Amino acid sequence: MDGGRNLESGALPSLDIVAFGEPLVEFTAEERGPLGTIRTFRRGWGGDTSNAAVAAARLGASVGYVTRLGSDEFGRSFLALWGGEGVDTSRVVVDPEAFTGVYFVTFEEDGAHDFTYYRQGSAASRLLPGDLDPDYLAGGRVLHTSGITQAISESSRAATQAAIATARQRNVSVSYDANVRPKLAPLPTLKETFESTVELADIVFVSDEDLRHLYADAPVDRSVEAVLARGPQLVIVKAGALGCRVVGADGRRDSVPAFPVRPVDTTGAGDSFDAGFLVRWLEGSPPREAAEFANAVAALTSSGLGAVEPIPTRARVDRFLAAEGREVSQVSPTADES
Ligand code: KDG
Repeated sequence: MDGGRNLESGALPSLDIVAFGEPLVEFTAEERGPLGTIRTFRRGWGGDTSNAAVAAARLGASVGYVTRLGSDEFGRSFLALWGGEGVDTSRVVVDPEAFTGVYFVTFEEDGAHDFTYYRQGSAASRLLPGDLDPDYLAGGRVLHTSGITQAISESSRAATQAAIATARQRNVSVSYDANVRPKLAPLPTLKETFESTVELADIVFVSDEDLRHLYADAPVDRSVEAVLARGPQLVIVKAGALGCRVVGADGRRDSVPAFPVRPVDTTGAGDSFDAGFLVRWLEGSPPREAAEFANAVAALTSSGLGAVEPIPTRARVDRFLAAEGREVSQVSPTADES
């Protein structure tokens, strides 16, 4: 397996967040119904960790993204996207022998979405531990990765484990989103990977749906306590319109209500939630405030079609929070005021 760096590594950037995973080109159906019946799609960008990286950058963090892309038009479109958002791509590997993955988002009549992947054998599924630059990872304050990154292939799973091991050795906090996708691997494998990974993570994001996949009918509270007992500092349970719950090793048990919005497309809302939480947590906000901010970011992200296009800027989130009568963050946005 061959690969070349996107850019030759110069001085190491110092970054708030380094995200690691698979970006996917996104085709979102513009009508409801099964994939085979859809005539028009909106082209966008997806991939859980890439969505989180873009969101964190829009919210004002310094971010790097690590992955493998195909040497193709779609791969180049991701480099253009990240470049435009100010995400560092100096450790992205361009793989001349593989393609950039794709997924289609379709909607059922009740608005629920479904994903169809074309990613087996993709460039990111050929990620290797050797693709990682340990000094680059160590230059970040948080490493953010996910269960999807582990589920796409054995080599990507090994690379994820290597990234996490490096982060732990070099005092970088580990943020891990379970993002359980039963389409990608058998559930027992996903569960075993999740349980061994939460033992190495500082912050674990998990949705109520992930918990249902992992622990079937067990009450959510009991499952969350079991995850926390494995060692992370914080477990954040995302429950969509019901808001989120922050559970901490310090004894905190905070329920944070969602903002009442009418979602258009929830794709990527959970990923931008992660970014919102991490950005505020890195700024020193208490977890409850970080969670409220994250709820606002997720609400705004779900108000438009596509995972990336509707992700708000910091200024947009602050305006939304002010309109909702909430306190806005102290950090004044320097980025785009839109
Ligand atoms: O959270 C949205 C992501 O799931 C989507 O962008 C695609 O990463 C993706 C996946 O593998 O499901």
